Amino acid sequence: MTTRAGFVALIGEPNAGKSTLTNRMVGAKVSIVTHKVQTTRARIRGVAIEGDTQIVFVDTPGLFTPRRRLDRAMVKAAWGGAADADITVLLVEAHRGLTAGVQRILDGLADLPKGLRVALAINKIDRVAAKALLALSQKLNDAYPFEKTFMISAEKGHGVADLRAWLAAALPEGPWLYPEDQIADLPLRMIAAEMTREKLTLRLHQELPYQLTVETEAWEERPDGSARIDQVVYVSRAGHKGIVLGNKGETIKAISKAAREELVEFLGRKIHLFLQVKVREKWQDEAERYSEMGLDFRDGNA
Ligand SMILES: Nc1nc2c(ncn2[C@@H]2O[C@H](COP(=O)(O)OP(=O)(O)O)[C@@H](O)[C@H]2O)c(=O)[nH]1
Ligand SMILES: [Mg+2]
Repeated sequence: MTTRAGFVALIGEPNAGKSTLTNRMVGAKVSIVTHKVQTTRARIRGVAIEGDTQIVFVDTPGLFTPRRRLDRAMVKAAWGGAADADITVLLVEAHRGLTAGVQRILDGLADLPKGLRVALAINKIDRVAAKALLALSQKLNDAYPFEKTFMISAEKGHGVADLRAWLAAALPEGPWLYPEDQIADLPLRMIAAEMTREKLTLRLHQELPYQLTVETEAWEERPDGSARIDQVVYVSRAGHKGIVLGNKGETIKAISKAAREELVEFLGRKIHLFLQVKVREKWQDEAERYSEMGLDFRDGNA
C-alpha cells in the first residue's frame, strides 16, 4: 500500500476561520475558537486521515500588522508555518473579500520560497449570496495565481470534503508522520491551558484577553484515575486581576467550571482544575512565557 503524508498550513487574516477549519478537518477540537481576533497564538498541528493519506494541518496565528513583541512572534510563527508546509491554504472571508489585510498577505506570499503550492479557500460562504462568490473568486485569482480555489463553510461543513480530498491527493507519497490515533501534537498541558484561555477570552471584554496568558504548572495523576491540574493565569496589571476574579470570585469560578467541563470531555475522565491569577507586569517580555506558548521569543525582536 502506498501512503501519503504532509503538512498543510492554513493562513489568513485573524478570524478567517483557520482554527474552525482545523477542528473540522481533524474531527475534534484541537484548536481554540472564539469570535475575537488573535485567539490562536502558536502553530497548532492537527492530524486528519483521508484514505491512505495523513494530512497534518498546521493552524497558525492570524497575519496582521504586528505592534507588540507577542504580535511579531505570532506573525512570524504563521509565516514559518507556510514556509515549512507542503501546501498552504489561504483562507479569505467571503463577506469581507479582498481587504487591505488580504492584499498584504498576497504580497507576503510572493516572498516565500519559490515553487510553494498555494490554494485559496473562500470561507464563510454561508454568509453571502452564491452569485457574489464567482466575482470574488475571479478577483482573488487575478491578484494571485492560486493552484486551486475552494468555496467552503468551515463552520457548516460545506465544501470541506472536496478540499480535504484534493489536499490528500496533492500531498507527496511517504510514510505517515504520526501514529494513527494521534490527533494533535500539542502537549496535553498546553491543550489544557488553551482551553482555559478560550474560556477567559469568551468571558472577558475588550483588550483583556490579549493581556493575559495561561500556563499549566502542575499535572498530577491520581490513583482513582482522575487528574489534578494546576494553572496560572498571568495578567499584566493589578486591576486586571480583580476583573478576572470577579465579584466574590464568581468570574474565575465560572471560567474554571467551563474549562473543566471541556477538559473532562476531551480527556474522558474526572478532572480537578485549580486556577490561580498572578500579576506579572512584564510577562510579554519574558522568554519563558513564549516557550510555554510554543512561540519563539526571538521572533518578537523588532
Ligand atoms: N458564519 C460562519 N462563521 C464562521 C465560519 N468559520 C468560522 N466562523 C466563525 O469565525 C470566528 C473566527 O473563527 P476562528 O476559527 O477562531 O478564526 P481564526 O482566527 O482564523 O482561527 C468564530 O466566531 C467562528 O465561529 C463559517 O464558515 N461561517
Ligand atoms: Mg485561530
